[in-house]
Amino acid sequence: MANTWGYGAMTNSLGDIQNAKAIIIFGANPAVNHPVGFRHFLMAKERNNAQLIVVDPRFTKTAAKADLFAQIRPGTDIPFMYGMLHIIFKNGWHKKDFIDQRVYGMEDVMKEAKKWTPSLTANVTGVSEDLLIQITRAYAKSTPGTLIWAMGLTQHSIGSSNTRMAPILQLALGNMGEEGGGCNILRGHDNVQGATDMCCLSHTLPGYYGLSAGSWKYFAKSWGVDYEWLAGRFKDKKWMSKKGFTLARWYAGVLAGKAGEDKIHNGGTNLKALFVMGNGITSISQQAKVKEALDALDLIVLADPFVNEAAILTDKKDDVFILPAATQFETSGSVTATNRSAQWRSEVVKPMYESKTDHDIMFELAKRLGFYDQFTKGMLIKENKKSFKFPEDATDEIARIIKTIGLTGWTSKRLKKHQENWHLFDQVSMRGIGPMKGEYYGLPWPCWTESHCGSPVLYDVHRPVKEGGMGFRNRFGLVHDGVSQLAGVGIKDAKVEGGYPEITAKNIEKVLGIKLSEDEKKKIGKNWKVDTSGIIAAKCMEFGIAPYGNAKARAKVWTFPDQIPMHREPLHSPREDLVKKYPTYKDKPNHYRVDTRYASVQNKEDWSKKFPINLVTGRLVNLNGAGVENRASKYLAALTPEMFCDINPNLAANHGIRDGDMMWIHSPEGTKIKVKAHYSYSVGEDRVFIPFHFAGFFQGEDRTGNYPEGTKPYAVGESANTVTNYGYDIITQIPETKGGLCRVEKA
Ligand SMILES: Nc1nc2c(c(=O)[nH]1)N[C@H]1C(S)=C(S)[C@@H](COP(=O)(O)OP(=O)(O)OC[C@H]3O[C@@H](n4cnc5c(=O)[nH]c(N)nc54)[C@H](O)[C@@H]3O)O[C@H]1N2
Ligand SMILES: Nc1nc2c(c(=O)[nH]1)N[C@H]1C(S)=C(S)[C@@H](COP(=O)(O)OP(=O)(O)OC[C@H]3O[C@@H](n4cnc5c(=O)[nH]c(N)nc54)[C@H](O)[C@@H]3O)O[C@H]1N2
Ligand SMILES: [Mo]
Repeated sequence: MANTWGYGAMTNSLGDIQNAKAIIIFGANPAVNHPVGFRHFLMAKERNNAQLIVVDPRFTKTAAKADLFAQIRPGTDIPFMYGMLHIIFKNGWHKKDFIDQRVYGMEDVMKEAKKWTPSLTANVTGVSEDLLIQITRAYAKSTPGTLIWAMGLTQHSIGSSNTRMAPILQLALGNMGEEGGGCNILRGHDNVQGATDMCCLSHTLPGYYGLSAGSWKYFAKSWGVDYEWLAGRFKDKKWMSKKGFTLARWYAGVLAGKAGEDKIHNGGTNLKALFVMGNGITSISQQAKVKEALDALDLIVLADPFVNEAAILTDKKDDVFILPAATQFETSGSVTATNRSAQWRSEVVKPMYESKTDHDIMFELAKRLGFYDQFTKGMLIKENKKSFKFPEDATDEIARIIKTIGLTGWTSKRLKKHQENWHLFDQVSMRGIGPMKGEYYGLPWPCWTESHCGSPVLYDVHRPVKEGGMGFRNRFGLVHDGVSQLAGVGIKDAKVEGGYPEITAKNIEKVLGIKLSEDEKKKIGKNWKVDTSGIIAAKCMEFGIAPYGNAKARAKVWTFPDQIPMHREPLHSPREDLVKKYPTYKDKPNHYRVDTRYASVQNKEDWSKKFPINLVTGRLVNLNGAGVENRASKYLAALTPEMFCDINPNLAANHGIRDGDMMWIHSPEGTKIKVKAHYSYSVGEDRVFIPFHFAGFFQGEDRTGNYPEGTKPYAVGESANTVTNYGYDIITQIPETKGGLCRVEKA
């Protein structure tokens, strides 16, 4: 369900990984977290003799299958990638033509990479010079190479810079827009891609439309509701354009005003009620604060098929409601996979007992709150209906409105046809055969029109647009610092040569060299994103171009605090000497409504003195997320019956901790958890690993008496998030749950 954790979609697909000649993985453990998809990685090894390279602070199950493994210090992936680029540029292994034609700002990257000599990189990352050189050669010399990442790269105060650095490495090697290449981000939950595309987030409207008045007006019109009515739902019109709180920091909205808490900018009020639909709550960093916030709320509503463990964590006795939600098996509709393909799902059983589906819960809420008609009107508009059929009409509404990422082709009719014929598609190329010939499985977006085939590989200029080709999007103007932002290469078979801007009503005649009829001029929307007439999309298809332009990818983002990605030490770093050289950001006021601390935390003291151990958190194969679903299964729970900590035997023994002993983990926040020591050489002596799937205990206290009778899961334990450190990304506010410090002690 909705969350703020993931970043980006796959440019290619899981199957396409079979085309890779080399694979490099930063901060993902697919053997555990994407075990079905991991098959394609192993196939690439078998088919192409592809080198599998894993960069991770732990020796994971994925690392066990790797040809080369770098045990990196947490939070130092940017230095590692600059270290690779240093060697690549020095040896001329980069793709010069590709960079010239399709990338803006690579000179700045080259300048920074020059500093990251193998010896400096080794000092900062903990990976030896020899191994760095070996990895770089193996990866750069075997193209196309695919770059994989997941949460090990994102959950840092510099997570957004990390996710820019990885594509830069791929751009330098010309690995973008190629089969077997690309940035393949392994996403999280079932349909997390769909939730992101629908922007269940606090800073955009669906389809990434932003919060400008123009976007709101487009949606008001598309939903058939009055813009002024929408504005009237806000305290004041000015709040329409302001970002809301994030999932990571809602607690700050409750606690603001108390001594020592971060200030908020929320129109003079604190948050008083919490409605949860599909989040475990114990998965959120700063659990002690989260608990305090839960206790302070006036109202808590938990819509969940299980007993959401927020109810176990809180001491609040009144006004905590659990609404029994149905599961995904008790409903139907479209979901979006990690590679941008849609899948239609059918209901397996009717909602059981008194449970209701999520959409019914929302419809009932909208009725009680008095805006049901406005909430559902968008589903009636297309055919001027009196009543709607869910979810088909909702899917068709999305297809009608969302142009930005090209969902026009995703009608419920087409998606159902793909579901019925999934056996007629090839797993690697995703191409259909027989009656599905000419389409790619699940119509991966952008799917520009109701007859477009979908786009299996983003930014691929070697294939015509009608077969899924396109350039990089033109989003940031035509010229910057006197340099053209348009691509120096055209798309195959396009009737427009070279790069071109995003298509608008104003420039369409000039770019395509056509004359619009008077009727077309009347109907056409301002630009391709809001053109409900379909004229721009149709003309673009006729001319073989993608409506969003053909531009250069930006290695340099001139509006960000770091224009090119820069290394910055985590807020809690084990290397005080490097904090001085690579300090974090200045504190950031009003970051999604909350004043967020950076330098003031990092500089408060030399954290490494009292908390010398790196704290790495992550996942187990048998448990998912906050874990309540799987810990309620006898068989899955039996594999890890209690919360534990992977600790290097040398580190443990030096603290008098035996294998199987209980131990304390203390955090710089002053919080602690009591867990079972699990001897493991997968971590070095300077770090420990804990999974975050447990709940039911809090700082040594057994709270399992709070489970309503018969609902206590088979496995319970401390939440890792009680000891994850304060720290949030400067752009997205993802918590720094993979880059903190701790201290260990025998319990
Ligand atoms: N079985 C199972 N599968 C899942 C899930 C689950 O809970 N259980 N959750 C799903 C979800 S929501 C998601 S988002 C995905 C996440 O999938 P992954 O991102 O693969 O999951 P993690 O185990 O959290 O983190 C991956 C790796 O990052 C490493 N890491 C930590 N810090 C760093 C660092 O600074 N640099 C580098 N290079 N690596 C680092 C960790 O050691 C870990 O091995 O999995 C999905 N699949
Ligand atoms: N320390 C640390 N913390 C982390 C992470 C980490 O790596 N380290 N990873 C982060 C990441 S990437 C993620 S995605 C989050 C995951 O954490 P959560 O988002 O908390 O993930 P889930 O356990 O999947 O929680 C889903 C909740 O939804 C309920 N649910 C399941 N199906 C349905 C449904 O159909 N409808 C409704 N209404 N509810 C349903 C489940 O019972 C459960 O209570 O954790 C984050 N927290
Ligand atoms: Mo996730």
